[in-house]
Amino acid sequence: MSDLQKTFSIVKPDAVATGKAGKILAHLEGEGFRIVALRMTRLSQSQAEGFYAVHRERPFFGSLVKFMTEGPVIVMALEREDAVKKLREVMGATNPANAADGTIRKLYAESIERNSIHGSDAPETAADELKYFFTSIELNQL
Ligand code: FUP
Repeated sequence: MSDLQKTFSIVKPDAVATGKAGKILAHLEGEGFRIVALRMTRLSQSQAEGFYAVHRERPFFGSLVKFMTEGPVIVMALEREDAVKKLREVMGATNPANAADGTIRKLYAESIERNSIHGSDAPETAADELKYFFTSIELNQL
């Protein structure tokens, strides 16, 4: 019995700017994720600050917000079995230097900050992040 789950992902500004978005989407589809909803957008300062609010006391917060607003991103709802955990595996470690071979961050990320992709870290976070960017109609219509 399949037990489909949705998660939220962002192709970050570094990957969009360097023309890696298509390869990253193909990689995700190759790992069995279905793209349920997708939009190219550019985050405003307040959207990026709100999205990363959990990190607001961290020393890298200002730099992270600046990076996430520097150019277009692709926000996505992805679906597959065990999607949240599987996406984290496929992405690899936050720092590409520590990411396993064959992971998206190992293949495409530039640095711990410019690390090509975001993926929700838990089912509760996925629900919140999906709602932050998509309406329930967008998440359920296709
Ligand atoms: P991850 O869930 O792997 O994206 O990583 P975190 O939630 O720990 O961090 C969120 C984002 O903050 C990372 F994707 C990149 C950035 N970050 C830094 O720029 N420097 C750090 O030391 C840690 C995280």
